[in-house]
Amino acid sequence: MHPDAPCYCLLDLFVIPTLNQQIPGPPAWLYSCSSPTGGRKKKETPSRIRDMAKSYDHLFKLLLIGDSGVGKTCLIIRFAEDNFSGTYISTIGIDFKIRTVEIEGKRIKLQVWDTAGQERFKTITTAYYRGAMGIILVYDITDDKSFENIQNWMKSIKENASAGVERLLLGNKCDMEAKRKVPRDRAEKLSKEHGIRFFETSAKSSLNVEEAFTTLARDILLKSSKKSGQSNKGPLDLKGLQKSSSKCALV
Ligand SMILES: Nc1nc2c(ncn2[C@@H]2O[C@H](COP(=O)(O)OP(=O)(O)OP(=O)(O)O)[C@@H](O)[C@H]2O)c(=O)[nH]1
Ligand SMILES: [Mg+2]
Repeated sequence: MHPDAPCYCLLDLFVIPTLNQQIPGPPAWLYSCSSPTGGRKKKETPSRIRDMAKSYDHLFKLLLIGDSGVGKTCLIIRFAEDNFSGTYISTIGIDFKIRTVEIEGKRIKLQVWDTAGQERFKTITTAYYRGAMGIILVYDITDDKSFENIQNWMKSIKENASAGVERLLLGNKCDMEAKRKVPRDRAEKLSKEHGIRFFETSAKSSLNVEEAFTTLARDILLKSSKKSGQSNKGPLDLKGLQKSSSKCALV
């Protein structure tokens, strides 16, 4: 289990599809806490609990989209829980996980939304685009069709997401080199055309997963600090990330 393991996991059936989704508050029983020494009971007010819970500087909402089976759920599970399972359970509707990371000295809480790739859930999933600050488009390097469809997913972002949303392209399952159908340079060309970053990842081996999520978060942070007129601390050092993204193989 990752030290910053997710706090919430919710199925769409329990989520009201509002665009600025709020995380449900803590249950009432949490408001009354015993002291750690087992002494007097101390009443915690809801506002104090909220303050304690807000142990981050920024909350960024990210969304993963792409064809069914490309590995969106596995990428999120790898990032949030550092885990992988080969069993395929197709996502129903929408779900999310949380992980807090530290970037540029700021604690960034990432609320990562996982969408179902199946066409029948499109109406539900597209309702979540507008609330996202970053959208990760995923294809499977062993599945040509999933790469061709990236154009359609791009179109869907244009139609449904907020203008200026940060985007990132991921070619997942790069541990399966022998079954590769999508050459890396094809995806690089596409990402250049759209002016977005690109990584090949493996949720299985964990290659580039951390780098992909933190790069996107860093780009959002940079954009938001520029917007709010804060001086940023010089150019971002992405050297390490670029280095680790240049190879894609199971070690
Ligand atoms: N070899 C390999 N298999 C992977 C990788 N990522 C996911 N898989 C497998 O691919 C299958 C589908 O993964 P999911 O993460 O459930 O796919 P998804 O994109 O969430 O699919 P939907 O929920 O239907 O949209 C599962 O059997 C995974 O174990 C990877 O990096 N490498
Ligand atoms: Mg899924």
